Formats: sequence, C-alpha cells, structure tokens
Amino acid sequence: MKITAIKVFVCSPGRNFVTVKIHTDAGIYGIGDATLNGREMAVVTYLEEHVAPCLIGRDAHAIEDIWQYLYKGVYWRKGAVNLAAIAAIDMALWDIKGKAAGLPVYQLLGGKSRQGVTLYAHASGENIADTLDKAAQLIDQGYKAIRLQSAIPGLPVTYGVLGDKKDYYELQGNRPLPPEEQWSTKKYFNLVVELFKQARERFGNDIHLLHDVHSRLTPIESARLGKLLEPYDLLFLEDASIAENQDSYKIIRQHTTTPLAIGETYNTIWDCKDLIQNQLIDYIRVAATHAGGITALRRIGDFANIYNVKTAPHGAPDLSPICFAAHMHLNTWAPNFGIQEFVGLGNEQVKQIFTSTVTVSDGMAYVSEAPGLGVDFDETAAQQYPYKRSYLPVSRLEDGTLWNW
Ligand code: GCO
Ligand code: MG
Repeated sequence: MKITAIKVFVCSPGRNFVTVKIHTDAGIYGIGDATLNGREMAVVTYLEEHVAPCLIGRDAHAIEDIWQYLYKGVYWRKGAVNLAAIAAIDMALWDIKGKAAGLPVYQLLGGKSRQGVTLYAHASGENIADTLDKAAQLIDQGYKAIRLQSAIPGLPVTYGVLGDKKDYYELQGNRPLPPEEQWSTKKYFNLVVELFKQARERFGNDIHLLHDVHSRLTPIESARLGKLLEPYDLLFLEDASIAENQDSYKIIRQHTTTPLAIGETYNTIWDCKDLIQNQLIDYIRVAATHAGGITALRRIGDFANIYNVKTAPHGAPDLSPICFAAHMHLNTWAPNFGIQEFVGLGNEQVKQIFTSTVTVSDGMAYVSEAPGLGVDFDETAAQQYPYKRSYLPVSRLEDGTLWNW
C-alpha cells in the first residue's frame, strides 16, 4: 500500500488546528494532528516543504521505518516543529493501518486494559466560590476528578482563568501580538492553599482534585507548595516547576509526598528520561501531537511503566479531536494509564469539522470499534474557518521581568 499524496490543512473553528491527511493507492486515507499553538505555520511549511516530498511512494504500513526516517534521518533531530510534524504523519499511518486491518488502533497496540478512560475536567473561576460552584456542576455531571484554578486577587487574568472569554474555544482569534499577563508568587500562595482547603471542606475526600501551576514556581517554592497541599490529597500537582534541568525535581521530591505530573511541552523521551527513571514524577503528561505520535507515546509509556509512573496525556483544547482519539486508543490499551485531561469534545464548529466516535458519559470516555482512529476530517467544512494568526500570552512579574506563563 503506497502513499500517493499528503495534504496539510489549517482551519480556525475558534482556534487554529493543523491537520494532515495521507492518501494511499488502496483508496484508504488517514489523518493526524500537527497543531503547535502559536507556531502553526512553521509546522505547515515543515510538512509541505520538507516531509511530504520524501514520503510519496513509500509503504504506508512501514510506520516504524517512516518514524525513524523522519527522526534519525534528519541530522538535527528533536524540536517542537519537527516532532509535531512526525506526530501527525505517525497518527495518520496508524489510522491507515487500522482501517486496512478493519480494527480500532487500540487493538493493534495490544487490546483493552480497561473498559473506559477516567477523565479529569476543569473548574476555572473568578474567585474561590466561583471555582467551587463550577466544580460542583461537574461533580453533578458525573466527573470524579476535577482540576481547580482560580483568579488571584490583585492580579489581572492569569493562566487557567477565562476572564472575559466565554469558553476555552475562544481563547484565540483576535490577538495580533501576544497578550501580556502578570504573575506574583506571593499572591498566588495566599490563594491556592485556601482554594484546596475550601474544596475539601465542601466536597469531602472522595473526589480527586488536581491543580496546574503552569511552571511558575522555582523548585524550592514548589516543594513548599507540595507540602502545604499535602492535607488536601491532590491526585497530582502539574508543572510545578520547569524541568529543563531534570535534576531540579529532586529538590521538590525530597520535601513532599504530593504526586507530581509534567510533560505537556515535551517532544521526546529525552526530555523526561531522568524524571522517570529517578522516580521524580508520578504522571507523565506527554501529548501524541507534541511528542512524536502514537509510536513515541507507546515507547514513553512502556518506559514509564517500569518506574511506576502513570500516563496522563495532555488534553487541552489546542490539541485537535484527532489527538484526543489517539490518546483514547493509547489510554484504552496502556497498562499504566492514569487519567486523561478533558475540556469537552469541542464547540459546534469543531464537531462539524472533526467527527469523532469517542463517547463521554459520567466522567468517563470510551473509544468506539470503528477501524483506525475513529475520527474523520471534513475538508469542505474546514474551509469555512480560515487560519487566524494568534499567540499564547506571555507573563511578567510585577516589576516587568519576563516570567513563565
Ligand atoms: C493544560 C495546559 C494547557 C496549555 C496549552 C498551551 O494543562 O491543559 O497547561 O492549558 O496552556 O495547551 O497551548
Ligand atoms: Mg498544563
């Protein structure tokens, strides 16, 4: 089965998505997600100019060889743009293999390890009461795990809080340049411990609670936060600190038993190898779209399993429903799956363009038995929503110093 064409699409149904479609001479096609938020067109050019020409005529079944060809075969290796491109090709090839075999991808990975995939939903509010009201609504809908984020008194909008935007799908669109936000670790500490104290008082001990620090603390500050949050029993504390220096997590680890999660910005296993093998984290959050597709995530997941690290794939709205479907197949199979982040199946335009067979009920998600990834892409519908240049915000300390957003 030979690859005959590779097409790249960019659409913006509320936010930008980059989608790859691979056609074969057997009449089967596959799709993959190559969205790199705020740098979308770099991946498009990389795919069209540097990747697609090398793959025409190759055997669509040779997933591993094509992965190695695009990774090892490129002298430069690594990189967010490179790995997003490889990821999309890889997902599309798994989709094709599944369709050719008449099997859903999870069957090709080894079959079901569980009946359904546990999700964690987001409650993001303007203050503690608002966040907890939103969490209560999610609990009523059946979610058993909730991520809590709240605006910080004295600071304008920060990560995880919607401000004047109606929902996650409207975070992008009319930003000619990156918006600037503000950060104060002192103000944050005052808020966050109180948020979890009140959450436990209101919801008791059976619900799982999570929180995303979004990398804004130093390791010793994270260690202190982990300690202060221990009484409130988090499922995990996400992205407490940047771990470009993976050793820095030793500082956090030696002070707190709060479980730690990281990985949504990682591109390869090398970004998390030390964190995993030194058991400095509890959950690895790599995304299929940003870390090289299903082939790479399976490998990272198996490696993590040896060290009792569970998988918890990134599930933000800037990953398309194709990535979510890829995660769902991995989650259904992985023996060490932990939990899947979930922000909904998308707005109406997203659902019109990406028709997914994944179903959600009572805080759980289920893959279908459709061959391949079980998600389709409507090119004509996508054309109605052209690309809009857009950026993630940047963050500064109160004195103007650039900080981690
Ligand atoms: C999360 C993430 C996202 C990222 C986003 C950036 O945990 O879901 O932190 O919200 O900020 O994916 O593009
Ligand atoms: Mg995050």
